[in-house]
This record gives sequence, C-alpha cells and structure tokens, in this order.
Amino acid sequence: MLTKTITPTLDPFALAKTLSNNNLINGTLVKAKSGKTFPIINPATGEEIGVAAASEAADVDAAVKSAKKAQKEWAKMQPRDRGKLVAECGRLLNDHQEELGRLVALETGKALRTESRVEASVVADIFTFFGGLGGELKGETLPLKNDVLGMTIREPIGVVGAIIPWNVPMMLMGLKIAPALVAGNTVVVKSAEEAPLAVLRICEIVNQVLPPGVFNMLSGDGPECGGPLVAHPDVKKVTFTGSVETGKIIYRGAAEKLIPVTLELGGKSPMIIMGDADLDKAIGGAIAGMRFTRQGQSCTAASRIFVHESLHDKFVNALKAKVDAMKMGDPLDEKTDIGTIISPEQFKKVNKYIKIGEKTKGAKALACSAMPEGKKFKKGLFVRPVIFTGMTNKSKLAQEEIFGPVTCVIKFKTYEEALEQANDSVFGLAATIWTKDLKTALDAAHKLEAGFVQVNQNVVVSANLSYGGVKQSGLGKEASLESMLEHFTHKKTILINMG
Ligand code: TXE
Repeated sequence: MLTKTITPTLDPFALAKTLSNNNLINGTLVKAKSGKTFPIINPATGEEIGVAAASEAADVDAAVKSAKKAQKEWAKMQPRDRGKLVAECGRLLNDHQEELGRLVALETGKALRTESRVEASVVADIFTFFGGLGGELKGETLPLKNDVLGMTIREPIGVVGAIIPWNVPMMLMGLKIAPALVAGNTVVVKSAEEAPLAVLRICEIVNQVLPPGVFNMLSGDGPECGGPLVAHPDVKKVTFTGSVETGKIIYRGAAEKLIPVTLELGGKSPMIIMGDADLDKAIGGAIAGMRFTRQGQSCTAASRIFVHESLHDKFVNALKAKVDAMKMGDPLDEKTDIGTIISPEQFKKVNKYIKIGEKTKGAKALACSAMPEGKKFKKGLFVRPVIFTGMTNKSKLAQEEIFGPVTCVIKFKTYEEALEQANDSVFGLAATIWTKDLKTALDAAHKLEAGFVQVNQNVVVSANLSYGGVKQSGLGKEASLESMLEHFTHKKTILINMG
C-alpha cells in the first residue's frame, strides 16, 4: 500500500541536490552520525553535483539494528505477500524509469540513450520478476520409513549486507535486494562512493511500499563503511559485486564469522570468431559485448576477441569503422553513444593500460571515435575506445581486467588454439563463440571455462538468466529463481516420527 507519493523529477541536477547527504535507516532519511560527507562528481565535467553521507561503523550498527528488528515481522508474512510488495516496487520503479535513467547518467557518465535508460528499465523488471516468485519458496518431502515424515523448508537467513559497485549500480542492487527480500530477509545496502544517488532514489521510491527497516541503505567508503557491515555480528550473509581484491577481503571477513557470501567479481571475457562466422553479426556482437557504450566498464566486457586468421583484417577494419561512427559526448545528450569513465582513479587505470599496450611488443593501437568538443568537457573523463591488435594472449593487456574501452583482437589458426587461449585466464565469467557449425558451437559451449556461454549472440544480463562466474570471477549466481533459493535461504530438514 502506498503511504506517500513521490513524483518523478526529470531534472537530474536538481534531484542530485535534494538527495544529497542521506542514508535510509528504518524508513527515514538520515545523515551520517559523524555529519561527515564526501563529494559526488559529474564525471563528464568534473563538477560537484552533491554530497553523500560518509557513513561509518556507528551508522552501520544503526542500519543493521533496524534491519534485524524489521526481519521478525517481515519473515512472518506469507512469501507471496512479500512478493506482492516487491512487485509493487517494480511497478513504481517503472514509473520512475526516465528519472532514474537521467540520474544514473549524470552520476556515472553512462550515456542516457544507450545505457542508463536501459539500466532503469532492467531494475524495474528485476523487482517485478522476483516479486512473482514468492510461491516458489517451496520445500521437499523426503522418501523415508513409513512412519517417519521427512521434509525440507526454506527459511530466510536474516540480515543481508549488500555491497555494490558503480558501473550498473541500480541493476546490481536490484539483483541483490529483490530476491533477498522476497525470501524473507531484510537488507542493508552499501552504495559505491562514486554512484550513491540513483540507488538512494530507489530507496525513497521503494520506501513508499516496504515496511520501515526492511530495506536500509548507507553511502560510504569501502573499508570505513563496507568493512564494518561485513564484520557486524548481526549480518548473516554478504552479497557483493566488485573487484577481485575487495572480493577476497570480504570473503576473509565472512570466513571469520562463517557466514555465506555471494561474489560477482571481474572478467576478461573471450569471444571466439570462427572462419565461418557471420562477420556482420560478429561485429555487432563485439560492440555489444565490449560495452563500448559504457566505456567498457562491464565485468562481462568482450575484452579478448579471438578472430580466425581468414577474417582477422576484415574484422578489425570493420570494427574500427563501426566504433569510429559512435559519438562520444555529454551522457545526457540523446545523440551520445559513449559517455565517460566513472572516476579519476579508473581514468588513470585505463590510461595506464593503454600505455602498457602501446609499449607491448608487436601490439598496434587503433584509437576510435573522437573526443567531445567544448570547454564544458575539458575535465571530463573521456577515453577514446582502443582496439589493440598484434599482442598475444599472454600479454598483460590480455590477462588483466582493464575495465575501460580497450579490447584485444588476437589472430588464431585453429579452433583448438583459440579455445586453449580463451581458457588461459584467471577469470571465467562470460564467453561467446561465433560459428555456423553446430558441432563447434556445442563443443565450445561445453569446454569454455565460463559461467555464461553464448553462441552467435551477446545479450546482456536479465532477470531469469542465471548469471555468475567460475574461477576468479566469483562464487554463486544471481538473477534467477535458483539465486533466490540457494543464496538467500537456508534449507531446513524436518523429520516427524508418527509412530
Ligand atoms: O572496486 P571495489 P573499485 C573491478 C574493475 C575496477 C576495479 C576497481 O576492474 O577497475 O574493480 O574498482 C566496496 N570492505 N570492478 O575500486 O573496491 C566499495 O566501497 C567492504 C569490477 O570501484 O571492489 C564499493 O562499494 N567493501 C566490478 C564496492 O566495494 C569494500 C564492478 C566495489 O569497490 C571494501 C566494479 C572493503 N574493504 C569494479 N573496499 C564488476 N564485477 O562488475 C571497497 N569496498
């Protein structure tokens, strides 16, 4: 039931100001107890657009207490009724799509038309999808002796700590909180320093329907706010998306308390383009897969493209021409295809890798598209997309996650050689194979070491598609019914002796 009505605000600058310096604890917007804040910067111009609350351990404690208190009543509700409330959040988020798209474009630098609106529609869909799954929290009956009845039931875990990054903040938050809530848990989310606004706006929106305390949100620094959240004795599960390094810190913290974790980490996703592939489709797939529109800031970015020698030169030229035609510019401008890098730190990291690539033996850098013009963007974190050719899969460029608009195109002769190189990575998130040959496609689908393999397409994450990596790309799955059951409930076994 709607208790308050928030109407969409289409001016993201004004919205950023009104959202500034807020956490959501127990259904109320509050500042950090210390009163400390940090600036939120528009990456397209370098200008401050607002401030975020710099939450610390005391704020974490207040948020967790509120979540713990709310969980008792929340867990008593019928799962389908919880689901209805979560689905209602989806309906409201749907009404706020344009507003959320603009806000996330402003704070992250992701182009509105190609990226940010899409994310806003996906987050609404995630709530709608999980909202319909309340009735799926079913158990089993067990085959036992005649006079013993055995069964399993699904129980919520308790308070869930969710730590999210900045690249797709709304979607990644939705993938964590929607299933957690439907399963009867309550949540404390920590937003990313770089992108706290759109997720905070989502809090305001869902706060209209969810009971106070069921969903709490803090902005703050990783170690200062995320650290105490993981360590808090009343947090019984942690779910995280971010870097491998931070994932390991979180895993260690969770191990101290022996609580379960879900980790969605980095990637270096391979694309194998066989000699018989449809070249146009493969080029489209490379552009979509590489997420140039998001400046390559995607964990599934197709950052290693293995192309059969017979197609290599044609592919590189055609890919360059297509990326050249993409317009880099103001993320809020409808004509813009490619926005900015998120932060000065990431900007430095991406440029460092481009320099490494330029010095790599045999490598050739093809810079594409053009920098936006105008004084306004002088301090903007724009990076021209770069296609590297001529390096090997062993090079730093092909082995480490760059998280920028940089892809490596590597020539191969045989399928076996391509497959071996594709699997020669510490990561295992996503992979694609492009071929007309069914046998090769099926073989690759089996043998590619990745959590998500696609043949002749490169679609993005969406609700109902189980998503998650192997190797150093993480632990566990998101986005599906299975993710709700396996990651946000305990299975309890009950035996009843009727003799
Ligand atoms: O990530 P971090 P950063 C990768 C990508 C990128 C690199 C660094 O390669 O270049 O990570 O990005 C919180 N305890 N990905 O620095 O540090 C932090 O506040 C608890 C891939 O942004 O992992 C933020 O909310 N929490 C990725 C979140 O962790 C801590 C998306 C992510 O930050 C913490 C983003 C701590 N000690 C980056 N330290 C993907 N898989 O999509 C930090 N955090």
